[in-house]
Amino acid sequence: MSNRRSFFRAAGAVALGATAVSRAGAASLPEAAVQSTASTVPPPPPPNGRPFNPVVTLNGWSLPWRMRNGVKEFHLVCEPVVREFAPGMKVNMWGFNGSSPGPTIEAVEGDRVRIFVTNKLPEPTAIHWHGVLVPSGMDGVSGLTQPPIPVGKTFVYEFTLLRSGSHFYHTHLDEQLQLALGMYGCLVVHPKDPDFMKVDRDFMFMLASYDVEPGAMTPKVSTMTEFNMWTWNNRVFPGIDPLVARTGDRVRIRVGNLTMTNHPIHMHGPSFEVTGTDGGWVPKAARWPEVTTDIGVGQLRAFEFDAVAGDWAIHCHKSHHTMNAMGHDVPTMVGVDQKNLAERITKLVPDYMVMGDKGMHDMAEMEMPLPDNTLPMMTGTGPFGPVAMGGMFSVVKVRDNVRPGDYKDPGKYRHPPGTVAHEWRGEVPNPTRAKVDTPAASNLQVRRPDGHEGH
Ligand SMILES: [Cu+2]
Repeated sequence: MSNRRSFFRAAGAVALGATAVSRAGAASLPEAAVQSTASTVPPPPPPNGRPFNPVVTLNGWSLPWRMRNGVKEFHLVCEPVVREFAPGMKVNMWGFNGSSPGPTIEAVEGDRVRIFVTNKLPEPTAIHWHGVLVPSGMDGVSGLTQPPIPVGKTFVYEFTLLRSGSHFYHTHLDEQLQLALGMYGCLVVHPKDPDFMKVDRDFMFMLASYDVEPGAMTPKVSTMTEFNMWTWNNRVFPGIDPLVARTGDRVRIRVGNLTMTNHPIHMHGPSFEVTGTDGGWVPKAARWPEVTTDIGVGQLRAFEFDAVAGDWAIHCHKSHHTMNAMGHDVPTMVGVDQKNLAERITKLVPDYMVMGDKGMHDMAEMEMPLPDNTLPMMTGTGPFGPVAMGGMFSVVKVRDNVRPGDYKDPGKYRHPPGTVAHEWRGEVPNPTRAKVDTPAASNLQVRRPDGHEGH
């Protein structure tokens, strides 16, 4: 009992607002902690085992463990879960211990770990430790290195972590369906010397994509390329927590990609350098400054920078990945004179509204009726108005007065006087223009995806 109670205490400290649920028939297994909030849970110091500097899983949490005869024991439970992508949209997923992505597993270089995996899914599964060198039989490839974990059964994986680095775990059975429903989580092996690669703040998240039809709640698992939800730890803007830091902090962000395409992750403000991949740390002499790092499919990049005060956007630079569910057959209407068209349609449909002839930003301010369980395509509000983003977008919020260990949203940034772009009310000098051979067409030809042309 005392053993169990101390584990409970550790679990409670790790997962604020979480409940550790005792599971019948699992008496010899570590408690399978669960977590229900989609907020970032700041990590406590490790309750036992060797010391390390914990990572902050964006909109996530870390899995508690117990020590048994020097072995660090974790318990993952694979099960269906419901994940809120952002307020107003919930999605049926498969995950671990009540959440998708699953909780982050954190251990130390040299640790012996024993990971129990209980399968509460309706089909078999197997778990692979991406980028971690383990004995071949622990590698988690169903059929190749182990039998599948049957429904209702628990398997155990046991190995020694040979080197520090940034990794993830994910299903390696029926991936087409299980990955498409969210069967993955972060895995960090901390250096045995806590001063090696030490940073003040260490964030981690995984990129994923889903196809959830507006109004639906379950992703279409057969989608191959045309996804409409682009997520960080299965959240979309404005549901993604800000990455909070103090001015001057050394900050690391670890980003893994389990989507079907690459994501150029771009951060405004200070430049950064890639200091690690899922293969290990990058030697100093091999780093160069960047403001965007392209993260390929199945890759992870850890990058570091010195925090500068301000609000700095961080986002995927593929513009369709900073939007929520949108149709793909929307014609481009910029420059199209819809006046005559609108007059004709209004005779048939009195409420017809002309949209998008001056761009689409107007839509960010419109309250459009949406199907249930659907987010606006472009949304979110900042101190100066609509941000008009969605998907893979958040803000690195750096302030002078953030306390160590504090990850709460610090609110508005107070710009020093005279440092905000503003309307110019003086005389406007004549702009230099490129010599144009062809005058801008008043009516652009619009080529639609189906090949038809129209005005
Ligand atoms: Cu992207």
